[in-house]
Formats: sequence, structure tokens, C-alpha cells
Amino acid sequence: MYPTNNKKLLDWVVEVAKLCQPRSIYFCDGSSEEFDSLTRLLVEKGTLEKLSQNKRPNSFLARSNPADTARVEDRTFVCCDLKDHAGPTNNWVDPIEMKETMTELFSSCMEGRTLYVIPFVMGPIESPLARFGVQLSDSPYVVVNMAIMTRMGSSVLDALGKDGEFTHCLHSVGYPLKNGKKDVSWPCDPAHIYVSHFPDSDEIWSYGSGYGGNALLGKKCMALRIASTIARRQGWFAEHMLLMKVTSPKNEVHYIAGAFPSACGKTNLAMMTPSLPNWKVETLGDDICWIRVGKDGRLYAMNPETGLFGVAAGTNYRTNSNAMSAIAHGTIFTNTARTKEGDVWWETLVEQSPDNIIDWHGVGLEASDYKGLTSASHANARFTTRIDQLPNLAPEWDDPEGVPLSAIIFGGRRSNLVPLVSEATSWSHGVFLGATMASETTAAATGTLGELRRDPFAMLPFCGYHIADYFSHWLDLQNLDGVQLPKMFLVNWFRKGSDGKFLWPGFSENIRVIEWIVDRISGRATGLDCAYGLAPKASEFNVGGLGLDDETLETLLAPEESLILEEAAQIDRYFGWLGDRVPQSLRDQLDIFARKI
Ligand code: SAT
Ligand code: MN
Repeated sequence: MYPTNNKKLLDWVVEVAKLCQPRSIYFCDGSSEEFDSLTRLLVEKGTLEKLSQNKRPNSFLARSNPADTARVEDRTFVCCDLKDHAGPTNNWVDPIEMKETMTELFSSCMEGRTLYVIPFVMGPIESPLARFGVQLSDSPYVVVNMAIMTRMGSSVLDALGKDGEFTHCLHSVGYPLKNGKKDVSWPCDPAHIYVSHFPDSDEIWSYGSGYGGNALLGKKCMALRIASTIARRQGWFAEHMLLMKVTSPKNEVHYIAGAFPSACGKTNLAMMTPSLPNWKVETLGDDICWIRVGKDGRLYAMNPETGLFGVAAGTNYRTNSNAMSAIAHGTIFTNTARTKEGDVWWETLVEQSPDNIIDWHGVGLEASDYKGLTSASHANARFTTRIDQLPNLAPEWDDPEGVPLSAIIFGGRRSNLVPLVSEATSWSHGVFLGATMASETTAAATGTLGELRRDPFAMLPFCGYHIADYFSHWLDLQNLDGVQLPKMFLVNWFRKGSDGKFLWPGFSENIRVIEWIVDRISGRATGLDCAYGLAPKASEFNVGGLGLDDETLETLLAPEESLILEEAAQIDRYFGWLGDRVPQSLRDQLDIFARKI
């Protein structure tokens, strides 16, 4: 009677049903009829509101519980056998203890609800890198989001067959409808959130949250934290990187992956509209890359997702017109404001400034109330939409083999010190640049570094094992026979002048940085030696038409030497905190950096 004969899956569903006591069990088939009937159900329950068919066709708005609006890093756990394997950047709890705690929470937690069985695959099903997962969840909101973000449904069960292996992903919002308790529009249990990973048994258990990466377990939980541990064992890489295709006016094609911490413009870069004529940027992915060494020795990258789960704030026609086109229809919005006419709205959608809006709490505001406020939509309001709605999607985005990388770029938000772009002088130096990248949490005062969050490879909250071992995994690549490694670059769009204003226009003008990167790949540019590697010579960097004066350009292209010793001391303390597993070659790179003044 069930649409699978996979014994492990059936046994597990029975076991979970016994524990969680759902009213019914439903196997998702991934069809559009299923999607429509679940969104209808969610509208009835008040979780979703249908937006105006005229203004935003086939789209919905969800408002979450105000206590459940984002990933919670301090409730995220890596429960491997030994604490030392999780390392200092992860919250570790003994797996047996965590399972005891969570089993109590899961006990009868789905009463009165449907248990949805969500079979999914990360990556094209026929890809050598594809990995199967099954999420058991009591949230229909999760089902419709997983239907957008992953390849989900019957075809996955078919491919799994009788004895296919999969990551076991268990999820509950933690709001049982016991003793006649009424449902609410966004059920959750924010006081008891746990997002737990068991890498040794390939399991994820998540309780209490219905939001984003806490609840859509294919994304950060499986495709990054669990996959990173598997990748390390098997010799590949699960990375928090965008993936883009760049075509130059000379018709050179390059695929570039990029790691950026949050709030550094990663999505906008992935979907950039170049300002320079005859350059073309196409998107393959905005968040996650799985990378392996191909038969020819090059690194091949693949986006394992099928959707975009993007931040609404800051997205508009000026910053990202491709994303705006993608979300013009068929999109689920969560925690944005909306207009009285039934369209979505957020503060930076300046082109459309409605007279009155309904904020993300569902409260109506007059223009005089909300103009000037920055809270009508939540700062982490999101859109979930299919990646193939992007007008600039690269056709090879779902090539099962992936695409060969010419470059990997790292970037953070640094108002001083770090130049606009520089190229690593060796593989070890590139790994050093990635391992020490950082973003400002508090703006720097002039002459100091300010408050920095080190976010190595933008993997700080996503690496499922000891981050120092992760550095070694990257370093080891250079020792592989016949490997042809991409070049590595560090970029920084956020340098400020003494007046506190950004020196670089960013957005579509970032194509100029890409142009220099392409010139380096093809050997046309030579660059200048600096503390961060090779930076562009002013004469080989295209600023035509920008109106940048020579002095500003000079400042942008060079490191701020007076801050290098302070940075080196900070990195030294950081390595000290990470412990003695930090590879010696990275400590050597730090010495070289500190001496390069
Ligand atoms: O909620 S997600 O984890 O998917 C996005 C993010 O917080 O980075
Ligand atoms: Mn991300």
C-alpha cells in the first residue's frame, strides 16, 4: 500500500510514526497537483495567504511566529562520537545523550497532524555526486518549500529502489494537537529548538522550528553539514559557494565559484547584470556547490539545489533584476510586508512605495507610520522560488557532471585593510586567504579593524567537522597526481573612505573585478605583489566611465599597510583558538603575511 519497497525507509517510517503518533501518513509524489492541494490546505490553515493573481501570479505569503524567523546557530549541534572531531566551531553533544533528549521531545509530538514522507535528491539524480535523503516532517509548509528547493517525489523513491541508502532527516515543528488543542497559523516550539546532526549515522533530527535552514533539511543540514563530513571521507567538497558562468567579449567562458559570508552580496554577484558591454554572466547556483576532481584533473562544481531561498531585503531592480524577474510569479514569500492590493513589499523596493501596507506581523500601517521604519518586512524575510525562473540561468546548471572551475573567489565585508581584489600566489596561500576571511559585525573606526567574525570559507556554521581538518582537506588537493587547480582570489566590495562612504560602486560594476580575474586566468594581466598576493596594477584595471579618481583607485587596489600587524595578531589568536590541528603551512602563510609590510 506504500509507494516504495525500500525496507529501511518503511521500517523507519513505522518507527517514527510509533514515536511521534501522527494522525496519518502521506508519501509525497512531487506532482503539481500535490503542490496545489497543499498550498490550498495551507491557505485554509492561515499559514499562507494567496497574493494577488494579477500582481504576483501563483504566489503566496507566509508569516512566521515572531520567535521563529531564522536559523539558530546556538541551537545547532554536531553530534559525532568525539567532541574533538566536531572542533571548536561547532556545538557538540554526545549523540546518545542528544537522542535521549530529543526522543522525549519527539514523543507524541505529531498528534493530530499528518506525517509527510518527503523523498528528495540533492543534485541531478543521475549525477555521480547526487545524494538521496528522506525527510519525515509534520509541516506542509516544509513540503511545498522542499518541492521548490530540491528534486522531490516519486521518481526519487523509484531511484532509491529496494535497498538504496539515504540520509534520514526527521523534523517536527513541535506543536502536537493534543486534547483538543487548536492549531495556529505557524506552529512551532521556539523554546525547545534543536537542529542536530549525527554524521556517524547519516541522520538529522530537527525539532521546534518551521523556518528555513532549521526545517528544510536538504539545504544547510544535509547538503553542507552532513555532506561535508562525507565529502571529506570520500575526497570531494561540499561548499557554501555560489556558482556562475562568465563569458567575456572574446567569448572566453569561465565558471567561477564564490564563498561569501551572509550579507556580503553573494546572491547579487551570482545573478549580476554586468555594466560592461559584451560581458555575460549566467547563474548556476546561489548558495551551495558540491565539487569533485574530474577525470581530467580539473575541479568540477555542481549546484545540488533546484531553488533559491533568498533574502528579500536589499533585492530590487537596481541590485538584482534577475532575481526580481524570478520572483515575479510562482514564489512563496515568508515574512515580507504586503500591500493592500495583495502584492509583497519590503523597504528597499523603493521603486514601488505604496500608500499603506500590512507588515510582517499582519498589522496594517499607513504610509506615515512605515516610511522611514525598517521593520515592515523582517530583515530575514525570504523568497522561495525555482531556479529555472531566473532569466539568466546557465543551461548547463543541471549538468550531472558539473562544470569545470577556472577560479574560486572569497570575500568578506571589510571597510579597511583588504584590497578590492587580489590573487593567491599559491594553493596554500589561497587556502590561507579562505581560512582567514572575515566580515565586520561592527563597523571599524578609522585606524582599527573593528569587530570581526572570522568565517573560514563562509563555512563557519556549516562545516560538520573540525574546521582545522577542513583546511587540511583543501590543502591536500595540491598533492593529488595530475590535478589542475583553479586560481583563487580574495575580493572586498566594502572598502570605505575617511568620510565613511563606500569607495567602490559594487553590484553591476563588479564585472570589472571579474574582468581582471579573467585577464589573470588568461595571462593578460601581470599584477603587483602585495600582502594579499597579486593585486591589479592601476593601469591594467578597467575603470573607464566610472569617474573614480586616481587616489581612490590606488586606495582600493592596495592593502592598508598600517593595519597588517593588527590583522596578523588577530589571525594568530584565531589559529590559537582553533588549536594545534591548524596545518603548519597555514601558520607559515601567516608569518609571510606579517612580514610583507
Ligand atoms: O535559513 S537558511 O539556513 O536556509 C539561510 C541562511 O540562514 O543562511
Ligand atoms: Mn547560505
